[in-house]
Amino acid sequence: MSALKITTMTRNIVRCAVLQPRNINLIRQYATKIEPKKKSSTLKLLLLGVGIGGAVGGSYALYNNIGKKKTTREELATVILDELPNVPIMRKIINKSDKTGLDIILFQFQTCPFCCKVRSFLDYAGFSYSVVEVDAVLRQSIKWSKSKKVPTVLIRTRDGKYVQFNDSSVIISALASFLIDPVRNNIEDIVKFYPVQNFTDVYGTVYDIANKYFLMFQDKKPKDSKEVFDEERKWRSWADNHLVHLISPNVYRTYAEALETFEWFSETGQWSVYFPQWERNLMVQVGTLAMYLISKRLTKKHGLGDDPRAHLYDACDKWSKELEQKKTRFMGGDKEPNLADLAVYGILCSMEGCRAFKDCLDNTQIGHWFYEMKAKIDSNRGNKKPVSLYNV
Ligand SMILES: N[C@@H](CCC(=O)N[C@@H](CS)C(=O)NCC(=O)O)C(=O)O
Repeated sequence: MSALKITTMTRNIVRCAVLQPRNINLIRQYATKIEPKKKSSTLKLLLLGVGIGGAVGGSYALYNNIGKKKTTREELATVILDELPNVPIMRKIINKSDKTGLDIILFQFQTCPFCCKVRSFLDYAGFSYSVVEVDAVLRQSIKWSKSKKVPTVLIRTRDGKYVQFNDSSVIISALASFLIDPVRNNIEDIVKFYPVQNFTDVYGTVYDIANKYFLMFQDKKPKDSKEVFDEERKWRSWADNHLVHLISPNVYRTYAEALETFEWFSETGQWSVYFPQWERNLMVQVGTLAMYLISKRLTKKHGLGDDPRAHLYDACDKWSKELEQKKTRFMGGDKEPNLADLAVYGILCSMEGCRAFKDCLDNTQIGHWFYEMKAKIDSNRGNKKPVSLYNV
């Protein structure tokens, strides 16, 4: 395995803020290609050495480049496909009381914070959906897609075409808008409210999706006040633009912590079941080193100083304090969470098995709200009839 291959592999790995178990498949692919038929400990050691050396080199290159890649129009644009691409559905969440007629397919990495956010919404709302776990390196199952990011969602239209959404917040806003009037709404019409916009300044052209935190009520009138919607949008945006950037610097903060995080990925991804022990160990060691180094760059990029944990506690405290001031169980009120609750919960969920999360439970008040959210989502998943989150 050449250092160049490992460098490419590491570059791909880092594209998700939190390394996914599936990213490791490339390590497996390359490792498998040169795996001896008979076990050889010298070769294993050599592999480990080359792997770690390559990861250091790759990580160093990334250290200097990270953050320079801009989101393109293609990555964001919602498109309508004439037919369903050939995709390997891996599991289905089936809710017999989901009569929306939508066929939702989620392309994801299991522990990507943006994907966790979308799953939290789909489960809470009670949608039936299918999941395609994307190999984060080779991305075979999204080869058909212009966007190489996850989450991507395909939703069947009434005339049998498929709408492709490429941004977690737009996926959530579009589906929440659809539920406002599921009998009259067409998902392909809702798409039109979320066009890609761009602006150019001294740093070049930047693309984003217009209205991504807005819900489309069309001819319906929401009962909630403008302030309620302003607040929900404010916190959804905070989750995407602040909270999510605290994850990698915290879960890979020290070498020991990065290793623990990888051990958790290995456990949740059942690596010991799917890979030979030496290969699992190689994935954990190379990934740990690469992400430990890269997290330093992210810490600097997001201005987190030498104590990213303090920023994470501050974020948890900020959220809890807001709930305390509102005197409600959730940001959405006493009874039900809103889209801001689901966004913050989804992002925190992506580090649930990490020491950083345990530290948050020990040092902040986030636990009570977090586990109330978890209970709601778990009981709705595959159960609750999808209905609008808003009164009209
Ligand atoms: N704004 C996007 C961000 C999605 C994103 O960055 N996803 C990462 C995984 S956590 C990814 O797919 N990166 C691949 C790449 O940059 O090529 C969203 O909210 O969906």
